[in-house]
Amino acid sequence: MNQDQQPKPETTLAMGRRRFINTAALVGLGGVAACTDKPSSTTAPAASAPAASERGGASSVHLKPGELDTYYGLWSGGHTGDVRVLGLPSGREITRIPCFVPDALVGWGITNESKKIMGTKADGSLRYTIGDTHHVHASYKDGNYDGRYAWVNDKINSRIARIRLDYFVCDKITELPNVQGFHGIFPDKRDPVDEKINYTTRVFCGGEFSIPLPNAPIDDHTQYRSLFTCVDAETMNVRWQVLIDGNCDLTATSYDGKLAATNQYNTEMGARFADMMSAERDACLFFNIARIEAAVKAGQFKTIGASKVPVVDGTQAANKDPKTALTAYVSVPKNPHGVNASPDGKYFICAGKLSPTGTVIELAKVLDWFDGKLEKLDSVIVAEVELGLGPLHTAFDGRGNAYTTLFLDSQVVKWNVDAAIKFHAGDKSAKYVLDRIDVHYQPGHINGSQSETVAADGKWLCVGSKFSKDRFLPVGPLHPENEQIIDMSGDKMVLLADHPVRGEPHDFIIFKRELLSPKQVYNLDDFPNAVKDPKESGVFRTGKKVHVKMTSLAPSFSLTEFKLKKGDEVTLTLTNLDKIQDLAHGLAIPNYNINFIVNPLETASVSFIADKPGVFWIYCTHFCHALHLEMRSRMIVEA
Ligand code: RUQ
Ligand code: CUA
Ligand code: CA
Repeated sequence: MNQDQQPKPETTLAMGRRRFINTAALVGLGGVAACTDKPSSTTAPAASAPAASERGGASSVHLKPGELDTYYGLWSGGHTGDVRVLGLPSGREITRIPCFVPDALVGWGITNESKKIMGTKADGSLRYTIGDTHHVHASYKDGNYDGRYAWVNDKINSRIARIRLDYFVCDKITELPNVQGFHGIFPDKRDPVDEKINYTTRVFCGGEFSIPLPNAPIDDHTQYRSLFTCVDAETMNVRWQVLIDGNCDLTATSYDGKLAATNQYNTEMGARFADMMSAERDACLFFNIARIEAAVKAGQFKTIGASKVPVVDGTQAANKDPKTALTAYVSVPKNPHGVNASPDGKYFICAGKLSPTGTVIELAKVLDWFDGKLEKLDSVIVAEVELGLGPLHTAFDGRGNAYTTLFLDSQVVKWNVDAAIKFHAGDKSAKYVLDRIDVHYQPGHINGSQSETVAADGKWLCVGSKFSKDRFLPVGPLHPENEQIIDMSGDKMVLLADHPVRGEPHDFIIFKRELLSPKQVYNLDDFPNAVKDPKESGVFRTGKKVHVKMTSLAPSFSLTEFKLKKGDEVTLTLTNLDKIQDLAHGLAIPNYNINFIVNPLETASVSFIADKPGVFWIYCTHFCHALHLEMRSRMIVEA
């Protein structure tokens, strides 16, 4: 096709789409339609960004061949149900860690070991093969990441997956009972009572959709409720749940371990779109962790349906007296989204979404309220200031500034928290908005390097732009999303690079590479079923049950051929005896839907019925050696 005949993205489709989206969004979000003007009185003019070269700029995100990134990024994969590992500042995707969805590279959902983690039905098939991951967070010690674990949620089937950060693998998945639409997730940062426990022991999970408890076909939605869930970080068992009014959305935790919170956009408990937006204000709901744990210990709970998990009563009616309350419902503007903890440990910031505001809540005051020292709960709010249209999520630089995404404005706004508090207190000369930058387009999540830790370093800011429109070569109707990286180290934000990502990543965290020291070779002894010596290989038969034991050592499998009988119930175990890093082998069996890899000194197994007679060339699927193509084993299934 003649190039001139092709539509020019900027002038046709894309711009039209951008306008359409803004208009549609404003119409849909009735609450913000009234304030289409950008906040003026408090806004510093959006100065043009300094040239990238003035601050290292583009060259600092481009790594020369062989250079390593200085930060890890853990990105939730969204529909692909995995966690993606990026190197930053380059933005290169280094690997994906499958969790909720089968993965054809490593054989996740194919091997017995991964199926056991994912969960199977009685017939051995996977319970679920889809996922919807939104939020990734890692374990803490002394307020910083300690490199033990990361967790990610699956919104569709209310599951939480844990990732071991020594091997970058998912090792446990727990399904939350009586929860639908599990959305926000955040580990605690220390224990609220025990001084010695200065690390993560709990993960909090917000249930977004209200349902009958236990679930039953009840039409009257006023009977539906949501639960806030606590999962044990080590055992991954569900420790307790809190019955609440309204719903949960995002989750945040305080640095002292005493408080967790979730923003609520549906305090109306509406079952329909319009009902969920009918109230002028919703809430940021606080949980008093020590009190909840004490109530559970004292047996002050019920259970729901078949679940044995203790459920304490966190509804408003049951928590009127601050001195005994387990929960506190702080009123914040209409349909908020996102609640984030500032790295100085002082504040939670709730973004307004349908309100153009950011709300700053002082945590010391929340604790005062629980102690009966604060008369009005409303006074925990120390600022409620205009930021722009559609505020969603907030990141921090460790220098007192917050960076909030403005979905409708397609911008990130940088604002100073102390100045916002002054402005809110009446000092109208306090300029709290420091900078704005256009992003492309409709940003949702945002995070800075080390942002929600005591070590927030204010270097790199990444923005998850939900729409990429004209930023990449067109590839048909489904556009990638655009993860953008911004230099946040100076007064002005500088946009450095665009990266297309497959939908839909949602949230991510960025931390210094020194915080991790991943292992690159497994330990043979960690696998109880390891075939430790090629001499142990063979076909071991007990009636119809057959165990095939094999090892791999480049460039061969220990069995060059083996025979089965049609109808055999086969388990094949493969141990990779190669012990040097980066030497993985694959094992594929044609027509049997089997393909998985074994990393150095890893053992994995698969089970199948030998239901197809014939000759099947098992072959290595991971390029391992000059004789990789010759690395085969012949499986003969006799009729
Ligand atoms: S939510 S775009 Cu699933 Cu993380 Cu805010
Ligand atoms: Cu082993 Cu390729
Ligand atoms: Ca609402």
